[in-house]
Amino acid sequence: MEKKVYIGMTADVMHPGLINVITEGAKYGDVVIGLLTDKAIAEYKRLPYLNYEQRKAVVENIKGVVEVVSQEDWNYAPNLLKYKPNFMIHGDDWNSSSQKQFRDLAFEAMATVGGVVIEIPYTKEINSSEFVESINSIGTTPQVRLKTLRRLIDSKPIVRILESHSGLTGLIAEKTNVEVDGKRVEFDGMWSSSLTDSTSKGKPDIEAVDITTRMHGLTDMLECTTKPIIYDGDTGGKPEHFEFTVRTLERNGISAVIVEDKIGLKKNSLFGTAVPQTQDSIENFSNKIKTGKRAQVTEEFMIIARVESLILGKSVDDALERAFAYVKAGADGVMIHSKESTGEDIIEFCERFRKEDKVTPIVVVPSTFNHITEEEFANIGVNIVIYANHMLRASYPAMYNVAKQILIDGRSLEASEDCMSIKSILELIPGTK
Ligand code: SPV
Ligand code: MG
Repeated sequence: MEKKVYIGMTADVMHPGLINVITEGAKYGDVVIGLLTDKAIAEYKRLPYLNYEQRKAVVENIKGVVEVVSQEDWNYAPNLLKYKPNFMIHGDDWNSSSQKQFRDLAFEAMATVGGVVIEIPYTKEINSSEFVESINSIGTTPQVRLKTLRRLIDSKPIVRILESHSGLTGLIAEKTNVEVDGKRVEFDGMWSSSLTDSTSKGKPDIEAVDITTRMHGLTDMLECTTKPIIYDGDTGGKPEHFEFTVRTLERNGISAVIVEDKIGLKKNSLFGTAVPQTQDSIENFSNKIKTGKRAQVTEEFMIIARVESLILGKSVDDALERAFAYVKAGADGVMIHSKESTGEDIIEFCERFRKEDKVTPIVVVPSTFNHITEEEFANIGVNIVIYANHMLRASYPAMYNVAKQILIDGRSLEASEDCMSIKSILELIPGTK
């Protein structure tokens, strides 16, 4: 009987380095590829460009590959114990940093099943991360971007979205990453906020900035980013207008619109009951959702219903009744909002909603209840957390202080301490030189 050779891989972007590992593996026996699922990849890295089925279709047709099995975790050990290969092949680049723990676990598992780990020299000229960088610099297509939000919801315990109101803030959401406990942590996408879109134009957040104007700003962001975007659709306007909004957003590759169940002159929710705000009837708002769903062209675009009951001082019972009705009307997700800083009403809503509905995505915007962590939200069934205004709120005080300092000193020398250097700003965007 042929010996069994196990190779775990993502196989998103195929390149000679990966073919080399497979060719080497085939010299030892039948190659079984442990293909990482989207979920396994998303735990440590960015979601792959191709989904699992697409990657599987590529890999199972590579010469030397006898079987493709799914690997549900970054840790190879469970599959090694299950498939008991005679050999496991890996590039010798897993000795450092976050990968080291998986190397140790793989060696242990292979010793348990009486097999051998073979490390082959890593192909230095070429690696997947560099490919990802260069693919990102080319950009994406509207269809690919649009679909990504649903893939992220399916693959991640929680999807992390950052407010963005310009090309520059889009680049921050796109590129900022840190390593926490060996995992790469980054934002999954952008929130196009009505509050920050209006504020950055010096206008109040009352639907005075129309969609055509907001699309201009969004185009800047679309041009320099690849991550999915959720659009704050305010009340959605009249159902007849909402149809056009849905089409415009879809055409531009926006993944979702969130519409709130208020009518009349919209005011920002964080005013709560301090300003007059009126909630729509369940029937009318359900009709708006249905109209939007009928208008949409793609299968993947999401219309998320935002329940404003708690903002307007109504009960969690009222919020739940509305949420279930909106889902019945076709909403692809529910956003529950509150301005209470304890977050208790939000937690109660999520727990009670999840008891009856296990699948519909829940979105939260923790601007006031900001002590609750993403992990805690995930544990009560939340799928998307939106940091809704932080880029604008961070930039305004910085700009204001520098403006004031220049006035105080009658020159900019003192203020320049709080500014990035001329060299840095010139180098910030590739291609400026
Ligand atoms: C926004 O960002 O515009 C929102 C969220 O709608 S909130 O400001 O909290 O209402
Ligand atoms: Mg808004």
